[in-house]
Amino acid sequence: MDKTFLMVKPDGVQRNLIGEIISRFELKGYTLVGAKLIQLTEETARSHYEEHEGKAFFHSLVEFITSGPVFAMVWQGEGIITEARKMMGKTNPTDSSPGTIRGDFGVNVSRNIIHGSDSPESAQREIKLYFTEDELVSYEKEIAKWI
Ligand code: RTP
Ligand code: MG
Repeated sequence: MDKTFLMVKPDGVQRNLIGEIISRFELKGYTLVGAKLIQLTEETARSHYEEHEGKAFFHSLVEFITSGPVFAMVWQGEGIITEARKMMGKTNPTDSSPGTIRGDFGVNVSRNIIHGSDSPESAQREIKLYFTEDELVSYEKEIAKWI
């Protein structure tokens, strides 16, 4: 089954959006298989966003993502990597449609509430970066056959 890594960023945690975000993915029909509230170290933050190293916004991105706790999650479901990105909206909330998480709750590109893996390779890398095997559960929900 497809899995992705999603993370409520420090602004989402401060704005009490953890429940709303979990609810959206649950109601869509996806299954939560791991979650934890953590404070990122600079090392993990730099590793997470290593593809952006050298860009003008890299330093402020690392500073922001380590500025408070984040809520890290692994979700599973058919086609979830692409679908979660659609549910999140575009990188810049001003380009995001209403109905998406960033479109409904975001205003500024630097505080866009949620992170989601952008490819199967990123999902695999990010899940490993944040979770050990024994922090993830493997189970099927009865309701899954209706979705
Ligand atoms: P994320 O990795 O956080 O899920 O966001 P994303 O894929 O939609 O966007 P990405 O290109 O990976 O950029 C990572 C984060 O960097 C910040 N950013 N700022 N000032 C800028 O022009 C700019 N561009 C990107 C955003 O906060 C973005 O989420
Ligand atoms: Mg990205």
